[in-house]
Amino acid sequence: MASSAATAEKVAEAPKPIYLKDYTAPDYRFAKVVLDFELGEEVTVVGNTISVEPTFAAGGDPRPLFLNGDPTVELAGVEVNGTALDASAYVLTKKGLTITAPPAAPFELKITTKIKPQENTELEGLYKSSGNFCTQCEAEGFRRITFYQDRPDVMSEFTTRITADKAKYPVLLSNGNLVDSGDLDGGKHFTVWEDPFPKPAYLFALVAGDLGMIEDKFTTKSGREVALRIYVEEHNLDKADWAMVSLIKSMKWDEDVFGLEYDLDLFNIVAVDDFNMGAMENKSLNIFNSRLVLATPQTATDMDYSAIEGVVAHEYFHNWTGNRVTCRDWFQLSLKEGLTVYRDQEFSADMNSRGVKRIGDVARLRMAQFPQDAGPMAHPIRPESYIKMDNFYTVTVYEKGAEVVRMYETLLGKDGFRKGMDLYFERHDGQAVTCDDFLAAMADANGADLTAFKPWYSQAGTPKLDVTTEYDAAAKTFTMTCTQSTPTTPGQSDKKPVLMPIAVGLLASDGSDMELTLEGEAGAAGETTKVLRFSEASQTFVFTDVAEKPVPSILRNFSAPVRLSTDLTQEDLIFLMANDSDQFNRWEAGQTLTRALLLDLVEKAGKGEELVMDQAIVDAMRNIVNLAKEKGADKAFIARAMALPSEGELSEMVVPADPDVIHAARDFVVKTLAKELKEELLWTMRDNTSEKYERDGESRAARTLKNTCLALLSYLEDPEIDAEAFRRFKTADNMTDQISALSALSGRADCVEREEAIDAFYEQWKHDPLIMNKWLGLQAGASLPNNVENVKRLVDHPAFDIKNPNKVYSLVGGFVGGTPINFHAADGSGYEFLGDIVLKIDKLNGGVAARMVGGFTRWRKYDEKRQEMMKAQLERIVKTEGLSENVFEIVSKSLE
Ligand code: 0A1
Ligand code: ZN
Repeated sequence: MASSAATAEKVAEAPKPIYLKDYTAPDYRFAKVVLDFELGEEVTVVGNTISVEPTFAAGGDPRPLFLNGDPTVELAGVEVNGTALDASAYVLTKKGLTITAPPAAPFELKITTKIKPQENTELEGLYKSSGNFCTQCEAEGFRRITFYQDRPDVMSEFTTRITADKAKYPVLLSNGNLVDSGDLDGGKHFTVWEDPFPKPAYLFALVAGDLGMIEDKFTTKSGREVALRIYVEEHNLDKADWAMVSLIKSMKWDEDVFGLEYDLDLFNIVAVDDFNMGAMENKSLNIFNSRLVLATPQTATDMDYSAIEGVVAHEYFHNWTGNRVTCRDWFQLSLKEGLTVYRDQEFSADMNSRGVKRIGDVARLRMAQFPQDAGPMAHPIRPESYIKMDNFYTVTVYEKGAEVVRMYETLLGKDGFRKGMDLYFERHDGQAVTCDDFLAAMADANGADLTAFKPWYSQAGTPKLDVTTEYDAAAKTFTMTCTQSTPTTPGQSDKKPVLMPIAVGLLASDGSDMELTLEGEAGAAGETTKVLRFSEASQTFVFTDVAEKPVPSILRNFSAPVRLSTDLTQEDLIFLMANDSDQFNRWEAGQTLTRALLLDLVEKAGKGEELVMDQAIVDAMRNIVNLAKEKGADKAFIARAMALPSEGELSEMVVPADPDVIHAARDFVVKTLAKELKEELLWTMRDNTSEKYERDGESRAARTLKNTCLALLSYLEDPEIDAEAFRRFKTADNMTDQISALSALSGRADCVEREEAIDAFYEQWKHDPLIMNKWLGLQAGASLPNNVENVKRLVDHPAFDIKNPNKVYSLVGGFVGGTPINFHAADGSGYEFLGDIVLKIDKLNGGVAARMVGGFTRWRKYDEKRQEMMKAQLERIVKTEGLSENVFEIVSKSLE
């Protein structure tokens, strides 16, 4: 029952969801698995010998054993205890293989399958990238290799034998330790790998290819010497050093901060060009999208370097949070992902500027997760159902999940959190567990009652937090009244209040932090930030001994993932911007201020009224820019504080959103600021321009600031600035500066330098696919009028390849997530482009298509005409025959 056509696995009828409430433990344990891969150009044969043990008591009726499968896998044999099974003893469907009456005692099951990795465009299971074999098994890709209980609570010890042509595939890797290797007849060779740690199939990995390697080593705190190897294509060998540095830093950090050590003698990373996501934490054989490994100053930006550092750490940290302790079922995904994102965020904060890292993480949460939580795909961090698990690798499960983990830390303190982590590993090492188990470990280790914290796992939607304040001069008290509510989301109308930590500081008139005493609590001497435990629908907190009317700094460090509204005045916000000791809230005050101004102007622009700039905000911005002149100024923070809320963020706050009006209002503010602050911006840009590229923190911060100034100045549409940008483009000695200068030109409609720079960049870098992604993305997101025509032309450009996820994310994702005026063009041309290309991508890769079709999910936010046009695209897509389950799920939920 084989089918080689990728389309055969697409849906014919509406697929059925899987529910958390239906979870049952497996009837069979897989104690050991021996895999035998014969890799071929035409066909790959996979032997899969499993030691099966029933988990139920002997006697009674036999229970069927269901093994997940896929239509792309050809079943070539089934044996039980060495005897071939008669076809009447099993049932084979598109979804899998059922052995109807297996033996009641432990037995050996041998499955043989044939697959065609060279035809696998979904990039799940075993596939080929740049001629090399590689795997991606999370979430449910292993079933595209062989029939198996492909669920995370089935954990086995894997032995893997790989046989392949030696000349074509000199490197043969799998999980664990290399226990045998050798040459075979016919120019072939083999390796055998044994992984002593039981693992679910989603952590299985195999790589076979012609790859170069860099090597280093790390000695763990208890003296284990670990060989560290990074495999890349030979011509990229000079670009893997930063990933290695990042790996070594991660290993050390996890020992220092969590006491967690690596547990094998070998740790491998392999970089591949064709990969659906960022990277994958397969046990001891991490596979990475090459964009998250390869970097030199000339080819990668400072942002790329940070992303590599963070993702290398993330995958490494999964060795404990994900691999040693894994998930019972996929609904628990946030158990490993939320926790591991929290860990990588903390690592990056320790390696760089903590406050700036936090600001970036919160900005991302607001830009991407808040909208998801407010739309038709809203789901709790522990979802309750899914059709295609791949659709739930979301900003909610990951980033909101990380915020939930961070709240434990804020509520329990650093030491309390560490105690909870220690107990979690003590209890669950080697197990597949649930989010409830994590909460229980945190609560038990600290003797804390966390019952009121549980709704964070089950409720979707971003809670709204309102805070009003009152100072009583006679009583010297400061009272905060907090109210919370969580909005209705699809399928969830009845929301409970939830325990959230609200970190608060009170500023005296000289800008210093006051010492705080909360009524009913003994004041800890010198405490200037208090964490309020807010768990009711409404609650009042009273600070005592408050000598003068303070300016409150509320939700310091963004202590809970909520939408906050307060009664702070514009004056208070300007005061906080200048004085708050909490860096996050200093930034946040500026954002609140500019957000209010922008929303006001959006309203005025919508009514066709004249737009007038608020001089107080110009002055506040000038003060920010001028901070750069001070000795020891935090330039990365200044650059962050200069950035205004994006058009996307604003469109979340306006109903209905008109992208043209929002663009006009924001453009007006940016242009006015650029005009008013031109001298300061020019000065700061030049003052922060260095002779030569350096990569230390200070140099990076200066570079960010300089390029932020250039970006603002480019709004002036001034030929002199264009000429300066072009000169900077040509003389740049690193990618950060080069791409920033190109970006400053890319939105300039009638400027000769624009096209010249775009062409020159192409000629310089056309041999490097990762840099071509930048080139495509930059053009796709540009705010040029009628940019959709450029994007359509780029689809046919040799730099684009519809089969490569990175290229699709850059060009199509760059267009949809770039300047809203083009995707939302009033004539519907942007929508039509997305509808057309989603259907083309879906024929090749449902997972990638589903990510792109997400551009339509918020259709209800827009004006009537746009709603109609977006809905029409969704309806056209959902009616298409042979649609993938991935796209079906997103589109059908969007239309509900
Ligand atoms: N566990 C990985 C994410 C990942 C998920 C699915 C993939 O392919 C469909 C690939 C990677 C991580 O969190 O890094
Ligand atoms: Zn992860």
